[in-house]
Amino acid sequence: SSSDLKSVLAYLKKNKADTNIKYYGKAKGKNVFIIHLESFQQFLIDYKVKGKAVTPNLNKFYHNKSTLSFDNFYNQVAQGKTSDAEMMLENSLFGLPTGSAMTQYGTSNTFQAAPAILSQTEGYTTAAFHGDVASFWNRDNAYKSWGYNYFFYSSYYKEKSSYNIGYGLKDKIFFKDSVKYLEQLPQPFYAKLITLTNHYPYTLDKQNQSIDKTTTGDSTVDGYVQTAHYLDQAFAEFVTYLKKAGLYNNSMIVLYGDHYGISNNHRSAIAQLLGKKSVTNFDLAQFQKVPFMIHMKGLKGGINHTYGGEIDVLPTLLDLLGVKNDYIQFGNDLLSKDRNQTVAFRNGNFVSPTYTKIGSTVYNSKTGKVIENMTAAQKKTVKQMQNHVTTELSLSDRVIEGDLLRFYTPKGFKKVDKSKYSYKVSTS
Ligand code: GP9
Ligand code: MN
Repeated sequence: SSSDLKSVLAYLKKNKADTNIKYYGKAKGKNVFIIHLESFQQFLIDYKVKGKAVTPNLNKFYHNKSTLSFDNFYNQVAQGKTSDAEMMLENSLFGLPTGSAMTQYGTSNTFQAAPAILSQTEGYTTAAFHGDVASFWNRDNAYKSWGYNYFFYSSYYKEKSSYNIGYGLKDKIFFKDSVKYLEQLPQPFYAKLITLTNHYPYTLDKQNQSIDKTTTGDSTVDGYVQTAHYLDQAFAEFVTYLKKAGLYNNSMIVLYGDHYGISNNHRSAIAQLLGKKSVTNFDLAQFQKVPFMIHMKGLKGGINHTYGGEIDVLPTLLDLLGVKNDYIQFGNDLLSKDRNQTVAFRNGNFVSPTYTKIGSTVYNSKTGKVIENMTAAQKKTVKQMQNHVTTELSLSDRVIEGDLLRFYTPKGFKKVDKSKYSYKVSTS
């Protein structure tokens, strides 16, 4: 209802962080690549197996002086997995406590998503690329609601049984065959490429295996570094294609991991991978970190330690692109100096630079130790943080479940007309 909308707007007004003038508008007019690294966790960065780097190319990218890298960036997905990540990345709205918001509301709701904003206000052409069928996670409908001009899915790619593994096209073939479409997009464009090979159960054909598996003895875990290594090579090849196509230097390249690859059910394997005797719930919360990197020629890079998550990506990118932001978004620019660094997990747990709360247990984020006897002041602070988390999650749910964006259209934005979009492969 419209009174719900009022509470949302009041909350956002109070919580909006300032922009950072050092970065605001620095990427104005650049092409944008969003590269979705499937199931890719932050611990893989600089990780080695028997002395060999698992992701040498991503490591180089991570440490590049023109890459802004974040080392306290968390995935915030729930059951909607990839689709929750996409919902947060492109709308700055949380996924739902259960199920997938993209599946349940992607067709019917009004959205003000990144593709629609950039095409309407900055003249961008927008395209999504993915080597699986169009209907997975209801992408074919949700992407229309989000205003994607193009969606290149499996039918747009050459089919051959050896090209596929797991859910679809192998990443190297996917990137290679995406270039011919990318080259034809009018610039500036916003292009999202969703990889696939580094997905559970982490199987890979023999000729693509070029690093040893880990040896935890947990068969669902040990292949993970192998498919991650393959994804790393695929990414490097893609960078080469972009350079050849003349698209590297005039683009902002954004990388992110969507969610964990190794679930909390594998405690003993996780402990072995991290070189620990055992892992606590605090360690497992830390294990939810995923990469977030922004690379652009001329960008002042470095490793940024701010605490944030997937909900914060869109406001960050819009500020870098210098786009006026009056939209209903629950995240905050990661480059802002005054942002709230409490990161909500979808179940109401949270991490922050000071306190981490898992269930009813509170940890000191610096030491990882349980805080046994909290002072009254500590209790008060933690309570405020919990309140913040609970409020943002429930208000975001109200926006999606009540389709509240249909009542709110910022100046300069027109409601997306889904009937204008079609992603069918022409058969003529
Ligand atoms: C399928 C892919 C996988 O198209 O994006 O989604 P996930 O299982 O990771 O949620
Ligand atoms: Mn995924």
